[in-house]
Amino acid sequence: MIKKLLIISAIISLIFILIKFVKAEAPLDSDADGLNDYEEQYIYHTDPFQADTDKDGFKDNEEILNKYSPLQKQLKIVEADTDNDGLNDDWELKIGTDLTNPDTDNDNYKDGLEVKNGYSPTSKLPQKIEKKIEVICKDFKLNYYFGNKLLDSIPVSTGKGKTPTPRGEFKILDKIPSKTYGGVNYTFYYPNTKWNMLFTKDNKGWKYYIHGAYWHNKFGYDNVSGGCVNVKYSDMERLYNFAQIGTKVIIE
Ligand SMILES: [Ca+2]
Ligand SMILES: [Ca+2]
Ligand SMILES: [Ca+2]
Ligand SMILES: [Ca+2]
Repeated sequence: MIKKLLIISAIISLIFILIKFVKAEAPLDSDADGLNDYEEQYIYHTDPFQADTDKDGFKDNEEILNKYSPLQKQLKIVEADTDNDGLNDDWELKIGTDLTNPDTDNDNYKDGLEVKNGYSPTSKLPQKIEKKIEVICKDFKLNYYFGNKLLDSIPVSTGKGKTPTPRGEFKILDKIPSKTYGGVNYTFYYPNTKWNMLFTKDNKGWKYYIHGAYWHNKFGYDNVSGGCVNVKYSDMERLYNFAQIGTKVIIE
């Protein structure tokens, strides 16, 4: 009987110790907005004592979860560039740079310039980082990466049944800001199409691009193109500015 009581009391004190330990380890969230003080101070650069840093009616963590900037009213986090270095706040968080310091690694090149040119913004050494675009036709999806960091995953529309998008590994061969598709010899005519990136030609000379498309809205659920990868205008400009001639393209 005494043995049993001893075991029970030992278990109870163990539970109390555990509760104390968990309490002590839980990081402090002074303004109870769902982000702990450390994250607010060193990662998101929000006010740890003000649940709604930008005073737009939405709590800091709510904004992060919904991909809005907790620092700048009404801006999506991908549209905000708090330190004005050419790299948006969303990509700064994903890449691990400081979104309030334009030159995180202090090498005199701004974070945005380093990412644009394919260099590490977190290393003083001129370290190259590989860029990669991956298109998964059956999922109507395009993912793009800076090193191993996924920067965005966007809905696309690729080649329809009779005109499939070529599969394989390619490279961006050319970037053309504006271009016309089709014309008098075709059944379609799409002038002034923005943000075109050539990635291959077939043996008949037919050219394949990843490009913006303004004439349909079938991104993410239907493949309707003549073989190109169609991207929504609101997604394409960012991808175009990120990709470089030579950037790897994998299509499956
Ligand atoms: Ca907080
Ligand atoms: Ca807010
Ligand atoms: Ca920035
Ligand atoms: Ca730098």
